[in-house]
Amino acid sequence: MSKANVIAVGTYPAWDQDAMREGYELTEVATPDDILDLTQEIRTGLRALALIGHKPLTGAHMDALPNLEIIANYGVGYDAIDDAAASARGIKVTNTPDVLNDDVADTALAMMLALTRQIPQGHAHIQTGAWQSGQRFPLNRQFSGGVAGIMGLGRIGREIADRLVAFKMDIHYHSRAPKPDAPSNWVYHATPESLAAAVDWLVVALVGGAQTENYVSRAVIQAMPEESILVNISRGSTVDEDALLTALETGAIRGAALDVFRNEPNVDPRFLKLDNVILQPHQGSGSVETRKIMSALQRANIDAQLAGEPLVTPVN
Ligand code: 8YV
Repeated sequence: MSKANVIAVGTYPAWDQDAMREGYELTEVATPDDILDLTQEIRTGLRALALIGHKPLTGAHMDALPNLEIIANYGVGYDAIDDAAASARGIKVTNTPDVLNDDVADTALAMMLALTRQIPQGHAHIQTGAWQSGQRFPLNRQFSGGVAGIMGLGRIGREIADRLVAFKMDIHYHSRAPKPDAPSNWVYHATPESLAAAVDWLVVALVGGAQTENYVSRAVIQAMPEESILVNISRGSTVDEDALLTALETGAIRGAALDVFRNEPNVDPRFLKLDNVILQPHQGSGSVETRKIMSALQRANIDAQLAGEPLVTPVN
């Protein structure tokens, strides 16, 4: 049987390239816009699109692929894909939920611990010879205890909250509605401002996309107590970044732990001048183990579509 024509958009690890080259008649491009430069013959033959990365995939890109049946996203967040445009064209969209929950939650905890206990600075203190030459490492701040507020108690938010319980934190959260399966001693807040005002940690675990654009608004950031810290492992678009930067620069809040930014990877240079932040290059799901499972799920969705079988993790 001949292989189906599939396009891989974005930069994939070698093991994914190998698997896709083996399984499909593969066209590879770096960005969605590169689709528009392909010949009409190639574009017309393509039945499935495997997307990695966060560059927007729009209706105009879909229009260039008249026989496209499926867009399989490598990631749980599919805000880069215009899913309404896909649905309008009868194109299926899939994502990779659940398999990355542990990694993303671990990354949130790692950043929180690193920020309060000054782990990168401690490492530098030895690497630069400061400790060996008799300089004391400054005292830092306790991590365990206090109040954690989870903004968006979905699958990843829940994993973070469960971990923070082990660190003796009280859990507060804000979601569209109270979660029936949340422990009864977790405190629900009906508004993001109310949550922000009540916590030591504001952990953003919202989905991305238009509905959460600037959800952590200037008003939410201004509601945060002076000693509190903002953590974001979701999408840069969920936070008013200028308001956050101002709060960090003026000491209106204690700090921020960020794995995601607006305009990634072009991080606002104002962040680089701050010493009350820990910044990570959107690596929340970035372990070898999890990325292999994510890409296998991406291909399982493509394979199901090509075989006329039900999709594993559809979103539209
Ligand atoms: C990315 C992510 O998919 O799952 C998500 O929503 O943001 C990440 O896991 C990954 O960085 C590949 O771009």
